[in-house]
Amino acid sequence: MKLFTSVHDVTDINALAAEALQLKQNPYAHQHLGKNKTLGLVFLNPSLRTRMSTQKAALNLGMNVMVLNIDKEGWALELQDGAIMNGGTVEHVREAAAVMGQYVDIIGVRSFPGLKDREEDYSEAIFNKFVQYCGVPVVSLESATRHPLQSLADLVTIQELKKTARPKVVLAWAPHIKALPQAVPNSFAEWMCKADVDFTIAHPEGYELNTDFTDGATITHNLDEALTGADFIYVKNWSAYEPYGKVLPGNEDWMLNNDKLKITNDARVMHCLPVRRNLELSDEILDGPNSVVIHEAGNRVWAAQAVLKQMLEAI
Ligand code: SN0
Repeated sequence: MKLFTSVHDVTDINALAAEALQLKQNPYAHQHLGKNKTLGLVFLNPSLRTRMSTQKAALNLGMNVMVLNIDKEGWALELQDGAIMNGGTVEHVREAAAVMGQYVDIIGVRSFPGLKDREEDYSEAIFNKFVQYCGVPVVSLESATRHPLQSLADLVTIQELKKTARPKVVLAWAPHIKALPQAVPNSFAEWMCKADVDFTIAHPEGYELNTDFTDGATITHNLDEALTGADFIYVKNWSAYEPYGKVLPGNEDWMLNNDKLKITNDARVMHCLPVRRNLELSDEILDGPNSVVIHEAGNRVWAAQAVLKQMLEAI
């Protein structure tokens, strides 16, 4: 694997998830692969799980890791082609990415959407510039429209915890006060549409996702209908795709609580984190027996390790 930006970069998602679960059993078996290889992690936005789990995955594989919070510690980065750089930006991404490619063997990049210009965000302009100019394999640490390491960890978690061959999985929109990216739900949807699950998306009217990511899913505006018989509930807020990046008024009653859990098949509750308690998800769910959010976050290591292993094998 030379590029990991979406489900389309993976030939067999079940095999990749199985590999992640094997690595969980035997984390240090492949240290020869990473010997004298360096991973660079470049952040244009905050991170906790992605940073620590990807770093741990690389260390398990015997790699060295360098982390650059380029938004805070690098030179102010220019991202526009053709810019006359007589303002605040100091270094163009063309040089920055190319130089980083001289120092590391694989680069991970995190770059959130601006949520202002839909076309620019959905063209993945910033992420693709890193891919174009760094000259080494690139793994997405969440780009404008996708978060594939999260989605792989979510698939791993579902495969690991499912009690039936084809579980019912529900992506359930949740309230938030801020406009959040569509990256996590887009990505989760495109992975679930390819997975061996019965997949439903529930959201209030106005929160339709781009259909490129949801082909094959059942989509409903009725949360109760979606939750009936669910085995997994994936809770996530996202802002509207149309009007782009907006928070629509109302819908506070979409927050999941124990009452709503009763109509499920004792569903496991997932969330990519960070989660705002008692806004997106109630304390009673997060502190209750059905929450698997910490377990899910733990699986981020094995997902990242499976991807890095396949990249190291291809170098
Ligand atoms: C990001 C998102 O894409 O939703 C990262 C998730 C892995 N989440 C946030 O930006 C949360 C910000 C907030 O203020 O709650």
